[in-house]
Amino acid sequence: MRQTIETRPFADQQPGTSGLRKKVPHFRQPHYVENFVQSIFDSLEGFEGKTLVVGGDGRYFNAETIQTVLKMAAAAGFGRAVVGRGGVLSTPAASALIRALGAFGGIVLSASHNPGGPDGDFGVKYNVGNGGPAPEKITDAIAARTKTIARYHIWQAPDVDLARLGETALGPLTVEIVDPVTNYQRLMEQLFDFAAIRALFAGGFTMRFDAMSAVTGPYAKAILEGALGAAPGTVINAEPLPDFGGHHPDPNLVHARHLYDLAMSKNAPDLCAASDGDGDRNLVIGRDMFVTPSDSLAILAANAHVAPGYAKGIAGVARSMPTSAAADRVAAKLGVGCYETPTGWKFFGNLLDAGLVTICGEESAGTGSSHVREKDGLWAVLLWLNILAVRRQSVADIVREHWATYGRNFYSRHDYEEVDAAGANALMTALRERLPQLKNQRFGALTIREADDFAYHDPVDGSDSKKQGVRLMFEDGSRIVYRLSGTGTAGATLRIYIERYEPDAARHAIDTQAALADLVALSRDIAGVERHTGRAAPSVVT
Ligand code: VG1
Ligand code: CO
Repeated sequence: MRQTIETRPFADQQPGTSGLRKKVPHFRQPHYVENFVQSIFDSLEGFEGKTLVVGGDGRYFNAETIQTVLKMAAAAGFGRAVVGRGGVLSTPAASALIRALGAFGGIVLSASHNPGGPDGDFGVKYNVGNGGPAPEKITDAIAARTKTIARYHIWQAPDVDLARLGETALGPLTVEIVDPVTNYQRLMEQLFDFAAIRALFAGGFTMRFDAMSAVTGPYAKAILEGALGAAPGTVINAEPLPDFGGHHPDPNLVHARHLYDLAMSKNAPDLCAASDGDGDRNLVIGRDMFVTPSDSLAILAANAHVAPGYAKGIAGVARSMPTSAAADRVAAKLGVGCYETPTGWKFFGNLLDAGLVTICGEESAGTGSSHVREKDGLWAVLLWLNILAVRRQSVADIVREHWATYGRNFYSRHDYEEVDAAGANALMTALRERLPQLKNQRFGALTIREADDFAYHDPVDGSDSKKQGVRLMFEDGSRIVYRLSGTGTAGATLRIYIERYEPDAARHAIDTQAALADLVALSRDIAGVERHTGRAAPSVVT
């Protein structure tokens, strides 16, 4: 029976970089989930009788929320809901499923790389029919709706058994539970030369893939150890846990340090890789060679044509603004388009839909392509494997050759996590006010050529996004970027992105932090980081 429940707005339901993210206890407030889900449905038109894909990264509170979403989808008038078994779908697999089914859209429950558990983080995101995160036009409408919502509709029915494959009825809604891996694996088989990668493993190639007790485990097991014949035990932490085993499922050099140490050790496998909580990020480390995500994007763009899915070449490359310009150099050499977008995957969708780009990426370990409308962790690892299988070189040799051809963009991101929000906002405001003075200002050997607040004009739908990050661009091509995170759930996180271009191959072997030391010091001085945040050093350096 369809029931209408009266409610009152919550003040804090504006979607951030990737949907709504809050702590679990916050989401558990009565009506909190329902209000947000109803606000999503109220912002959409024409879904009556259509299909909604529903899944999440399996974290704590995932299963309960799936039940709420299904009952509300039934009351809203959707015809069918397709759900990953156990309520689980990785973010890229959800995107792939929306596209494969021609679904109206999808609801993805995830807080990505943030920790899980009863006091951990949770998130709800709406994806549109192209499989990608809702564009700003829709997220703005959702945000506006959360401020006026006065009632929601829900179907009163027992919970759906999420463990049993097949169809069941939830009032007027048909719920279909599917295997979460099947459709995704089929897509990967179309894109990559599985026979070549199988031969690589059969020839003794070794790998360690850390699923970080998160959603990618079943995907990586089935594809790497199953279809591709990697040795059993290649995939570690393969079983998804609701609290990720108490770990932080963020595949960076802090939270996946053990993988870095392994890659630098005497017993290093040929390739170490990892993915995050919801499976859309990737970490790639060769023996003795960490690949920065910005370099990885450039290298994948330069080599994608070796994989069958990209044999015709790529249409163009897009990167988020803070991502290094390494990919731009590849695009220039290939003679294809190159786009710079604000942070967050939702800005790539239009470019991909219009066929302007094939490969996209972000410095935050996100890489993806036109095959879905999300970043895709396992896809990036498989493309690396395909390239390694064809080029028959080590990761380190491929990276060094890339630098020799294009020059090296030294790159690092310094995060000041969970700082006082007022201090972080004051820092950004002060920087923005000083932009006119900063332009042409000299700091020792470094002179700022241009200082601005990044604004993006979408070439496809003509929309404008302003205040996307303060950029200081130096005469020698170096760059410092400041922005506040839109995914944190406690205080504010200040991100400072530092980049320096080095064309001279003789200087490519320098340690990254050493190569950037003067810019890092300058980035703190110019913004008065310690004065505003009380922190003398960042909490995470990647
Ligand atoms: C961060 C990253 C951004 C990424 C976003 C979602 O956003 O910087 O590049 O798209 O997380 O990734 P922010 O606003 O905190 O800087 V995921 O894997 O959390 O969906
Ligand atoms: Co993620």
